[in-house]
Amino acid sequence: MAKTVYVLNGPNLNLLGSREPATYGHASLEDVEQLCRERAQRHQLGVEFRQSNHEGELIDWIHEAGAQQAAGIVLNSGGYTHTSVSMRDAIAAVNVPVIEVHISNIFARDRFRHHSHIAPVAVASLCGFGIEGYGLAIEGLAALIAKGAGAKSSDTKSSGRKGKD
Ligand code: DHK
Repeated sequence: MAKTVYVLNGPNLNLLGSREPATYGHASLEDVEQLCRERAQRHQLGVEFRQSNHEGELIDWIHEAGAQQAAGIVLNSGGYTHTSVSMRDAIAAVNVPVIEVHISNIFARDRFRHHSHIAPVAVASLCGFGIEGYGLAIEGLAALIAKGAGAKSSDTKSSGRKGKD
């Protein structure tokens, strides 16, 4: 059975293409989904692609990815990145590697976007590559999976990274 990567998108990402195109570009969420499916296929990975404007639904999907023993999660949590302790806790609660993705360079934007609650519990974070960041995240996950580091490694756990924010 093909390993599955969950690609989870948070609030307002359903509006990609029409939303602040100078910041987020002209590609739609459907374009992002297509990119993810193509990239995942190269690595024989399946994709579960979802978007929600609701924090609890995103958290339920993180739990689901854990229960399904997903190979990884590519997560653009949108504005919840900067506010949601509960999303951070959900990620810490499941044994699934998370790659954090942002279309824009959050560090070149408003100060309140410089902090991510997700980064300390993610395996890696990417921002500023436009929607190609999703493709890069899938490539990175595929490389981790190929070297057998799919589940969160004890390295990540023992580094204390998860506790320091
Ligand atoms: C998307 C959002 O919706 C913002 O709230 C984040 C992120 C940045 C992105 O660049 O993909 O601050």
